Amino acid sequence: MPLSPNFIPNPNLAELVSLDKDVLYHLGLNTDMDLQSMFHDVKYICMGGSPNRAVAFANKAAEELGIPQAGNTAYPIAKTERCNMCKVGPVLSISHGMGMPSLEIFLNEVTKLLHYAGATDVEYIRIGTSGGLLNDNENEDGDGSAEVIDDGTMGVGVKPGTVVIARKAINGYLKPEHETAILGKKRVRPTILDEQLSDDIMAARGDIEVVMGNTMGCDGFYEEQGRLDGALDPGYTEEDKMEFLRKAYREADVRNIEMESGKFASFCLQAGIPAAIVCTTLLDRLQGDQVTSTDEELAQFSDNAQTVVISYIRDQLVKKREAAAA
Ligand code: R2B
Ligand code: URA
Repeated sequence: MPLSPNFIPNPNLAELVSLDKDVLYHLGLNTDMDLQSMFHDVKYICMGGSPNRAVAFANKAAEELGIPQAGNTAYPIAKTERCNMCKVGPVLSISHGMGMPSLEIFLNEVTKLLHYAGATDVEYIRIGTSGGLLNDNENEDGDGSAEVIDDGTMGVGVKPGTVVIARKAINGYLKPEHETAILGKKRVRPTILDEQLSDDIMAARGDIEVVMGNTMGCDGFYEEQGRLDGALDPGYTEEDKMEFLRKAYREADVRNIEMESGKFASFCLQAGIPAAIVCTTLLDRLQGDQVTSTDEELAQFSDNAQTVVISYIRDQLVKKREAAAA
Protein backbone atom coordinates (compact mmCIF):
# COMPACT_ATOMS: atom_id res chain seq x y z
CA MET A 1 0.00 0.00 0.00
CA PRO A 2 1.42 3.42 -0.91
CA LEU A 3 1.53 6.54 1.26
CA SER A 4 -1.66 7.67 -0.43
CA PRO A 5 -3.58 6.11 -3.34
CA ASN A 6 -1.89 8.43 -5.89
CA PHE A 7 1.62 8.54 -4.46
CA ILE A 8 4.37 7.45 -6.86
CA PRO A 9 7.79 7.31 -5.18
CA ASN A 10 10.93 8.42 -6.93
CA PRO A 11 12.11 5.27 -8.81
CA ASN A 12 15.75 6.11 -7.95
CA LEU A 13 15.13 5.42 -4.27
CA ALA A 14 14.76 1.63 -4.53
CA GLU A 15 18.21 1.29 -6.10
CA LEU A 16 19.77 3.71 -3.61
CA VAL A 17 18.44 1.71 -0.66
CA SER A 18 19.33 -1.68 -2.13
CA LEU A 19 22.93 -0.60 -2.89
CA ASP A 20 23.48 1.13 0.41
CA LYS A 21 21.09 3.25 2.47
CA ASP A 22 19.17 6.50 2.13
CA VAL A 23 20.35 9.11 4.63
CA LEU A 24 17.66 11.53 5.79
CA TYR A 25 20.35 13.98 6.75
CA HIS A 26 18.33 16.82 8.33
CA LEU A 27 16.20 14.40 10.38
CA GLY A 28 19.18 12.37 11.60
CA LEU A 29 17.58 9.11 10.42
CA ASN A 30 18.47 6.55 7.73
CA THR A 31 17.08 3.40 6.19
CA ASP A 32 19.35 1.11 8.25
CA MET A 33 17.14 2.02 11.22
CA ASP A 34 13.85 0.31 11.98
CA LEU A 35 11.72 3.12 10.55
CA GLN A 36 8.80 0.75 10.06
CA SER A 37 8.21 0.03 13.73
CA MET A 38 8.72 3.68 14.66
CA PHE A 39 6.54 5.39 12.05
CA HIS A 40 4.28 2.93 10.17
CA ASP A 41 1.11 4.07 11.99
CA VAL A 42 1.48 7.81 11.28
CA LYS A 43 -1.56 9.36 9.55
CA TYR A 44 -1.59 13.10 10.34
CA ILE A 45 1.57 15.02 9.54
CA CYS A 46 1.28 18.43 11.16
CA MET A 47 3.94 20.92 10.16
CA GLY A 48 4.69 24.45 11.30
CA GLY A 49 7.63 26.83 11.17
CA SER A 50 8.66 26.97 14.82
CA PRO A 51 10.49 24.12 16.62
CA ASN A 52 8.94 25.15 19.96
CA ARG A 53 5.45 25.13 18.51
CA ALA A 54 6.02 21.61 17.09
CA VAL A 55 6.65 20.28 20.63
CA ALA A 56 3.77 22.33 22.06
CA PHE A 57 1.44 20.93 19.40
CA ALA A 58 2.51 17.36 20.16
CA ASN A 59 1.83 17.86 23.87
CA LYS A 60 -1.54 19.50 23.18
CA ALA A 61 -2.49 16.68 20.78
CA ALA A 62 -1.51 14.05 23.37
CA GLU A 63 -3.55 15.74 26.06
CA GLU A 64 -6.63 16.54 24.00
CA LEU A 65 -6.73 13.23 22.12
CA GLY A 66 -6.02 11.25 25.30
CA ILE A 67 -2.86 9.59 23.94
CA PRO A 68 -0.49 8.56 26.76
CA GLN A 69 3.15 9.68 26.48
CA ALA A 70 6.25 8.13 27.99
CA GLY A 71 7.30 10.50 30.78
CA ASN A 72 4.09 12.47 30.19
CA THR A 73 5.71 14.72 27.63
CA ALA A 74 6.56 14.71 23.94
CA TYR A 75 10.27 14.30 23.15
CA PRO A 76 11.81 15.30 19.82
CA ILE A 77 13.02 12.27 17.85
CA ALA A 78 16.57 12.00 16.44
CA LYS A 79 18.44 15.16 15.39
CA THR A 80 17.18 18.47 16.76
CA GLU A 81 19.72 20.77 15.10
CA ARG A 82 17.37 21.80 12.29
CA CYS A 83 13.90 20.85 13.45
CA ASN A 84 11.84 19.24 16.20
CA MET A 85 9.86 16.14 15.26
CA CYS A 86 7.59 14.42 17.81
CA LYS A 87 5.27 11.46 17.39
CA VAL A 88 2.05 11.13 19.35
CA GLY A 89 0.09 8.06 18.23
CA PRO A 90 -0.95 8.71 14.61
CA VAL A 91 0.17 12.37 14.76
CA LEU A 92 3.63 13.44 13.61
CA SER A 93 4.38 17.02 14.59
CA ILE A 94 7.39 18.53 12.85
CA SER A 95 8.83 22.00 12.41
CA HIS A 96 10.01 23.10 8.97
CA GLY A 97 11.70 26.44 9.64
CA MET A 98 10.91 29.65 7.79
CA GLY A 99 10.43 29.87 4.06
CA MET A 100 10.08 27.48 1.15
CA PRO A 101 13.73 26.36 0.85
CA SER A 102 13.70 25.05 4.42
CA LEU A 103 10.22 23.56 3.98
CA GLU A 104 11.35 21.75 0.82
CA ILE A 105 13.95 19.81 2.79
CA PHE A 106 11.49 18.60 5.43
CA LEU A 107 8.74 17.78 2.93
CA ASN A 108 11.15 15.54 1.03
CA GLU A 109 12.72 13.85 4.04
CA VAL A 110 9.45 13.31 5.94
CA THR A 111 7.79 11.92 2.82
CA LYS A 112 10.67 9.51 2.26
CA LEU A 113 10.61 8.57 5.95
CA LEU A 114 6.89 7.71 5.78
CA HIS A 115 7.36 5.87 2.49
CA TYR A 116 10.13 3.69 3.98
CA ALA A 117 8.07 3.17 7.15
CA GLY A 118 5.16 1.81 5.09
CA ALA A 119 2.73 4.46 6.37
CA THR A 120 -0.57 4.62 4.46
CA ASP A 121 -3.38 7.11 3.89
CA VAL A 122 -1.47 10.07 5.24
CA GLU A 123 -2.61 13.70 5.26
CA TYR A 124 -0.34 16.73 5.53
CA ILE A 125 -1.54 19.81 7.40
CA ARG A 126 0.52 22.97 7.73
CA ILE A 127 -0.36 24.83 10.92
CA GLY A 128 1.25 28.23 10.68
CA THR A 129 1.24 31.93 11.39
CA SER A 130 0.51 34.66 8.88
CA GLY A 131 -0.44 38.26 8.33
CA GLY A 132 -4.16 38.55 7.62
CA LEU A 133 -6.02 40.63 5.07
CA LEU A 134 -8.97 40.62 7.33
CA ASN A 135 -11.01 43.67 6.60
CA ASP A 136 -11.31 45.44 3.32
CA ASN A 137 -13.71 48.21 4.41
CA GLU A 138 -12.30 51.49 3.27
CA ASN A 139 -13.28 54.22 5.69
CA GLU A 140 -15.64 56.95 4.64
CA ASP A 141 -12.85 59.47 4.10
CA GLY A 142 -11.73 57.26 1.25
CA ASP A 143 -8.16 57.77 2.42
CA GLY A 144 -7.29 54.13 1.89
CA SER A 145 -7.15 53.06 5.54
CA ALA A 146 -9.36 50.31 6.90
CA GLU A 147 -12.17 51.29 9.21
CA VAL A 148 -11.48 50.55 12.87
CA ILE A 149 -14.54 50.27 15.03
CA ASP A 150 -14.68 51.56 18.58
CA ASP A 151 -13.54 48.48 20.47
CA GLY A 152 -10.37 48.21 18.39
CA THR A 153 -11.58 45.24 16.34
CA MET A 154 -12.18 45.64 12.67
CA GLY A 155 -15.46 45.97 10.82
CA VAL A 156 -17.47 42.78 10.74
CA GLY A 157 -15.72 41.25 13.73
CA VAL A 158 -12.78 39.48 12.12
CA LYS A 159 -9.58 40.31 13.93
CA PRO A 160 -6.05 39.00 14.56
CA GLY A 161 -6.27 35.47 15.89
CA THR A 162 -8.75 34.60 13.15
CA VAL A 163 -7.71 31.35 11.47
CA VAL A 164 -7.55 31.09 7.67
CA ILE A 165 -7.95 27.74 5.89
CA ALA A 166 -6.50 28.01 2.39
CA ARG A 167 -8.34 26.97 -0.73
CA LYS A 168 -5.30 27.64 -2.90
CA ALA A 169 -1.81 29.00 -2.45
CA ILE A 170 -1.28 32.18 -4.44
CA ASN A 171 2.18 33.45 -5.40
CA GLY A 172 3.48 37.02 -5.28
CA TYR A 173 2.15 37.60 -8.81
CA LEU A 174 -1.32 36.66 -7.52
CA LYS A 175 -1.35 33.39 -9.46
CA PRO A 176 -2.31 29.95 -8.06
CA GLU A 177 1.05 28.44 -8.97
CA HIS A 178 4.54 27.84 -7.64
CA GLU A 179 7.47 28.77 -9.83
CA THR A 180 10.94 27.35 -9.40
CA ALA A 181 14.19 26.91 -11.37
CA ILE A 182 15.21 23.29 -12.05
CA LEU A 183 18.28 22.47 -14.17
CA GLY A 184 18.18 25.97 -15.62
CA LYS A 185 14.53 25.79 -16.60
CA LYS A 186 11.49 27.49 -15.15
CA ARG A 187 9.03 24.95 -13.72
CA VAL A 188 5.55 26.13 -12.85
CA ARG A 189 3.31 23.88 -10.77
CA PRO A 190 -0.30 24.23 -9.58
CA THR A 191 -1.05 24.91 -5.91
CA ILE A 192 -4.57 23.65 -5.29
CA LEU A 193 -5.25 22.15 -1.87
CA ASP A 194 -7.54 19.28 -0.93
CA GLU A 195 -11.09 20.60 -0.84
CA GLN A 196 -12.58 17.77 1.22
CA LEU A 197 -9.83 17.91 3.84
CA SER A 198 -10.15 21.71 4.09
CA ASP A 199 -13.93 21.46 4.42
CA ASP A 200 -13.62 18.78 7.11
CA ILE A 201 -11.20 20.97 9.08
CA MET A 202 -13.57 23.92 8.68
CA ALA A 203 -16.42 21.77 10.02
CA ALA A 204 -14.36 21.05 13.16
CA ARG A 205 -13.75 24.72 14.03
CA GLY A 206 -16.18 24.88 16.98
CA ASP A 207 -16.38 28.45 18.27
CA ILE A 208 -13.02 29.57 16.88
CA GLU A 209 -13.20 32.31 14.24
CA VAL A 210 -12.18 30.65 10.95
CA VAL A 211 -12.47 31.91 7.37
CA MET A 212 -11.69 30.21 4.07
CA GLY A 213 -9.81 32.01 1.35
CA ASN A 214 -6.57 31.94 -0.54
CA THR A 215 -3.18 32.16 1.15
CA MET A 216 -0.39 34.12 -0.49
CA GLY A 217 3.04 32.48 -0.09
CA CYS A 218 6.00 34.85 -0.48
CA ASP A 219 9.75 34.43 -0.62
CA GLY A 220 10.31 37.04 2.06
CA PHE A 221 8.73 38.70 5.09
CA TYR A 222 9.45 42.35 4.27
CA GLU A 223 9.48 43.60 0.65
CA GLU A 224 7.90 40.45 -0.77
CA GLN A 225 4.95 40.94 1.59
CA GLY A 226 4.76 44.65 0.75
CA ARG A 227 6.01 45.83 4.15
CA LEU A 228 7.33 49.35 4.58
CA ASP A 229 9.38 48.59 7.72
CA GLY A 230 12.33 46.60 6.30
CA ALA A 231 15.94 47.76 6.68
CA LEU A 232 16.18 49.19 3.15
CA ASP A 233 14.15 51.77 1.25
CA PRO A 234 11.48 49.63 -0.42
CA GLY A 235 10.94 52.07 -3.29
CA TYR A 236 7.15 51.99 -2.93
CA THR A 237 4.69 53.98 -0.85
CA GLU A 238 1.93 53.21 1.66
CA GLU A 239 -0.58 53.88 -1.15
CA ASP A 240 1.19 51.40 -3.47
CA LYS A 241 1.17 48.81 -0.69
CA MET A 242 -2.53 49.29 0.10
CA GLU A 243 -3.46 49.18 -3.57
CA PHE A 244 -1.67 45.83 -3.97
CA LEU A 245 -3.05 44.31 -0.76
CA ARG A 246 -6.58 45.35 -1.73
CA LYS A 247 -6.10 43.92 -5.20
CA ALA A 248 -4.87 40.66 -3.64
CA TYR A 249 -7.98 40.59 -1.42
CA ARG A 250 -10.50 41.50 -4.12
CA GLU A 251 -9.12 39.90 -7.26
CA ALA A 252 -7.32 36.83 -5.87
CA ASP A 253 -9.37 36.22 -2.69
CA VAL A 254 -6.21 36.39 -0.60
CA ARG A 255 -7.04 36.37 3.11
CA ASN A 256 -3.57 35.91 4.55
CA ILE A 257 0.11 36.06 3.69
CA GLU A 258 2.93 33.74 4.78
CA MET A 259 6.09 32.13 3.42
CA GLU A 260 5.50 28.43 2.71
CA SER A 261 2.12 27.80 1.10
CA GLY A 262 3.27 27.65 -2.56
CA LYS A 263 5.86 24.91 -2.06
CA PHE A 264 3.68 23.04 0.44
CA ALA A 265 0.64 22.95 -1.87
CA SER A 266 2.55 22.15 -5.08
CA PHE A 267 4.65 19.40 -3.44
CA CYS A 268 1.61 17.67 -1.91
CA LEU A 269 -0.40 17.95 -5.13
CA GLN A 270 2.49 16.45 -7.10
CA ALA A 271 2.85 13.68 -4.49
CA GLY A 272 -0.89 12.94 -4.50
CA ILE A 273 -1.05 13.53 -0.75
CA PRO A 274 -4.16 15.32 0.59
CA ALA A 275 -3.01 18.60 2.12
CA ALA A 276 -4.43 21.63 3.91
CA ILE A 277 -3.01 24.90 5.22
CA VAL A 278 -4.41 26.28 8.47
CA CYS A 279 -2.79 29.52 9.59
CA THR A 280 -3.63 31.88 12.37
CA THR A 281 -3.31 35.61 11.68
CA LEU A 282 -1.00 37.60 13.94
CA LEU A 283 -2.05 41.01 12.60
CA ASP A 284 -4.20 42.61 9.95
CA ARG A 285 -1.94 43.80 7.14
CA LEU A 286 -4.63 46.27 6.07
CA GLN A 287 -3.91 47.96 9.42
CA GLY A 288 -0.12 47.88 9.52
CA ASP A 289 3.13 45.96 9.19
CA GLN A 290 4.40 45.38 12.72
CA VAL A 291 3.50 42.45 14.94
CA THR A 292 2.65 44.29 18.16
CA SER A 293 0.51 41.82 20.11
CA THR A 294 1.78 40.61 23.48
CA ASP A 295 3.39 37.19 23.89
CA GLU A 296 0.22 35.96 25.59
CA GLU A 297 -1.94 37.16 22.69
CA LEU A 298 0.40 35.61 20.12
CA ALA A 299 0.35 32.30 22.01
CA GLN A 300 -3.46 32.40 21.99
CA PHE A 301 -3.53 33.17 18.24
CA SER A 302 -1.29 30.14 17.52
CA ASP A 303 -3.33 28.00 19.85
CA ASN A 304 -6.46 28.78 17.80
CA ALA A 305 -5.06 27.10 14.67
CA GLN A 306 -3.77 24.13 16.68
CA THR A 307 -7.13 23.67 18.40
CA VAL A 308 -9.01 23.57 15.08
CA VAL A 309 -6.64 20.92 13.68
CA ILE A 310 -6.77 18.79 16.84
CA SER A 311 -10.59 18.95 16.74
CA TYR A 312 -10.44 17.74 13.14
CA ILE A 313 -8.13 14.83 14.08
CA ARG A 314 -10.41 13.93 17.00
CA ASP A 315 -13.44 13.84 14.66
CA GLN A 316 -11.55 11.58 12.27
CA LEU A 317 -10.37 9.20 15.00
CA VAL A 318 -13.93 8.90 16.31
CA LYS A 319 -15.23 8.16 12.79
CA LYS A 320 -12.55 5.52 12.24
CA ARG A 321 -13.30 3.91 15.61
CA GLU A 322 -17.03 3.83 14.82
CA ALA A 323 -16.38 2.36 11.37
CA ALA A 324 -14.13 -0.33 12.86
CA ALA A 325 -16.78 -1.21 15.47
CA ALA A 326 -19.65 -1.40 12.92
C1 R2B B 1 4.97 32.76 8.95
O1 R2B B 1 5.73 33.20 9.96
C2 R2B B 1 7.11 33.11 9.60
C3 R2B B 1 7.69 34.50 9.51
O2 R2B B 1 7.51 35.19 10.71
C4 R2B B 1 7.11 32.35 8.31
O3 R2B B 1 7.61 31.05 8.45
C5 R2B B 1 5.72 32.28 7.96
O4 R2B B 1 5.28 31.67 6.87
N1 URA C 1 4.22 35.48 9.04
C1 URA C 1 4.36 36.08 7.84
O1 URA C 1 4.97 35.50 6.92
N2 URA C 1 3.83 37.29 7.66
C2 URA C 1 3.21 37.96 8.65
O2 URA C 1 2.78 39.10 8.44
C3 URA C 1 3.08 37.34 9.91
C4 URA C 1 3.61 36.09 10.08
